[in-house]
Amino acid sequence: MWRTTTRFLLPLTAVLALLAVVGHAALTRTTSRWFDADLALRSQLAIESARTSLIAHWDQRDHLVQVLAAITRDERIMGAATCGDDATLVATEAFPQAFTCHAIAREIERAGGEIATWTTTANGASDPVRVTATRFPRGAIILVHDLSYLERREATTRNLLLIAFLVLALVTAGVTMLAARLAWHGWTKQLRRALGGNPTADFRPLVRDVRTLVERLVGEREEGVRAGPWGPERLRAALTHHLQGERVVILANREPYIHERTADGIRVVHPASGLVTALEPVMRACSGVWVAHGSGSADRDMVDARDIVRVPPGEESYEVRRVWLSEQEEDGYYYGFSNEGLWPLCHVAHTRPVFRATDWEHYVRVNQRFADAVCEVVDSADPVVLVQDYHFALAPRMIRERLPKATILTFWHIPWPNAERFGICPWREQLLDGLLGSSIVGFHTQQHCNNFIDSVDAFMESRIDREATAVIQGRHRTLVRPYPISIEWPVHWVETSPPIDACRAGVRAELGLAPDALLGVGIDRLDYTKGIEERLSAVDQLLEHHPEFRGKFTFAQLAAPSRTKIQHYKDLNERIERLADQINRKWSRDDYRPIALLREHHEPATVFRYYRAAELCYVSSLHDGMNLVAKEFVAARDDERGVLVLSQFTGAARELTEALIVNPYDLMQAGNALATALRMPREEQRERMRSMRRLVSEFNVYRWAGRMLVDAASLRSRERLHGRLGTSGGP
Ligand code: ADQ
Repeated sequence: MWRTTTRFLLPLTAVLALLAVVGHAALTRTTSRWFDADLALRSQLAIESARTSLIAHWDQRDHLVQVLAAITRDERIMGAATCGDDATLVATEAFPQAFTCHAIAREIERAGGEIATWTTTANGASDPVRVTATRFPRGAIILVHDLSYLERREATTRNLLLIAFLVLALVTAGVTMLAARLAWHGWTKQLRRALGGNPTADFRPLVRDVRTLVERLVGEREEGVRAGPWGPERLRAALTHHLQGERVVILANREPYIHERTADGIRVVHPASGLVTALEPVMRACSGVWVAHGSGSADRDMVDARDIVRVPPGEESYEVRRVWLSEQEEDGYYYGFSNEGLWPLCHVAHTRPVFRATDWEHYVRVNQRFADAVCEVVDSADPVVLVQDYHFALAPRMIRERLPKATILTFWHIPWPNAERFGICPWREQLLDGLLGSSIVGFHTQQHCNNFIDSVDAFMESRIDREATAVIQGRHRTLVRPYPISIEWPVHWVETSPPIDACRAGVRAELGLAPDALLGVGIDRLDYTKGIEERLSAVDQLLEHHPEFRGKFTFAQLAAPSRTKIQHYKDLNERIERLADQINRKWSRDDYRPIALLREHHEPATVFRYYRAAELCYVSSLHDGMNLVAKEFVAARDDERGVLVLSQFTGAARELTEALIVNPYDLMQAGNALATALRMPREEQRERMRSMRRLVSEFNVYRWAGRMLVDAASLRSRERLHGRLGTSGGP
């Protein structure tokens, strides 16, 4: 501190001294001007006050001398004299003998004829005098002023000025140093408070580290401008540049490629899963390992001794590490706790969650097994691990315990309920604690983030930084952020799809429809949250209230069977079948059926052909984190045609505002929306579709992953900064 003080004080004193010298010169000039003006004024006053007497006694020399002597009573007037028109000089005793009336008259003439002022030593004394000669009715009045007075006054002024500058310098230095010290102290205290740290730690590395951090943040922003749109290359660059990582580890229940044994040999299946749809392109871009449940009947046949298989088939750019589960484990962890407990808990779809203690035990054990598998495949002490979804709420904490320096990004693909609703889960604290092992917990929307933070607030011992949307527990900080998920752009399935006309003709032929039939599509896993019953009922409403579409409009519902071991899903399957039959019977005419229910898994190539063949796509989820079907439909329509009818209860409805947004429970409204879509002029379709395509192309899944990685990188930098400071967590 003393070194800082002297380093600061010396230049400050030098500057103030320079100011004093310059200031003094300026002040001397100014005071001299004031003094001149003062003298002139005094002379005028003296002459004016004596004017009557001077005129009265002008010719009476003795009286005149007395009047002049009275004038010189002012200590600053040494002598006074008059010069008559005849050049007779009448003067007081001290008036310099050397002055003659002729010389004085010349000075007055030279100064313009009225008043002259000059400095001279003409009196022979060592000190100069100031003379003012003023024209008077019958001659001139001359006053001689004592300049030593002025010098005395200047000297006093100079001394006072120097003292004032010195005092000012000391006070300024003191105040500045005090302010600097307080500001420094306050700033560092504030910073440490923000960082949640110990206010007595050493601050020396702070400035350098903060500078590095700021440069990095600015760099990230500039890079964003420079780097252009998000795509696989930019994502790869973000990973290497920001996290110095070559690869990532994804933990997800569902694997991206399932090997199934069929009569014709082993077949590769792409699962119907939004999570897989989103993450697979990310993994192809980044490479690394995807740790997942090996659920295919031929999965074991395809792995090596480490249970790893390289994918995608033919490309082999990353690895899948398969984890094997027993039937009981799968029942308890997957069907039980995940899909009968957490899934209905998180979705407002009027299905009661079921919580069984045995399911919970399996959930804990399986989470540990997957966490261990992750720790086995990582290649560093601080890997980047992307934990996916509600199947693995406990894994982040378990991974953190084994790899404290890991960057763990957990993404919750489904909604997060409000705290009251979440509170009904008997293991709510454990779930929250598990998730808080993450560096970042991501949701699709801010609303879900808020619900999560409220749940933490309600049930956990922690500090919540609402401004930074972070949860702080001891030395650990978890960011809670919205990252709306998306799809790859361009979608490679679109690029390999047949042209639109071929898709239209092909799909209509497959469904046995007339070439000019109007077609709507719905593509889902067969799940009660997707509102498939409401969707079919909306078709019924359309035909009821808009008769022109009877016999012309067909709705193709592709429904991939899902979670078929759960009774609720079996019941749903049957209800949907019954409802489709009922509506078809109601509106059938010859071989016309308004609903084509295709209850099977379809490969993405087929799904995209349907998107491209349809007049409209109806997404009627009762509650959905995002819903990628909506975005896929938009991506599929490179002809800028087709209308998206979208439930207001999907995350996607917040982004795809040019869709026809409906309340799927309002069957009449939904039926009318289908009619509006079918009647929509081409130009309007184009405008809406173009705008949605622009959005999805920019806000694609590479951006989703990239933003998380960049945020994780910032978090890492901050944590390193804290490591050096000996403080906890990072904002
Ligand atoms: P999902 O509930 O699986 O995802 P969604 O986002 O719509 O829902 O994704 C479904 C995916 O499966 C799509 O890629 C679709 O093409 C495919 N698919 C659907 N039906 C199919 C069928 N019959 N045959 C073949 N493929 C089919 C969860 C959340 C969502 C969230 C995603 C991603 O429930 O809200 O959008 O994760 O985070």
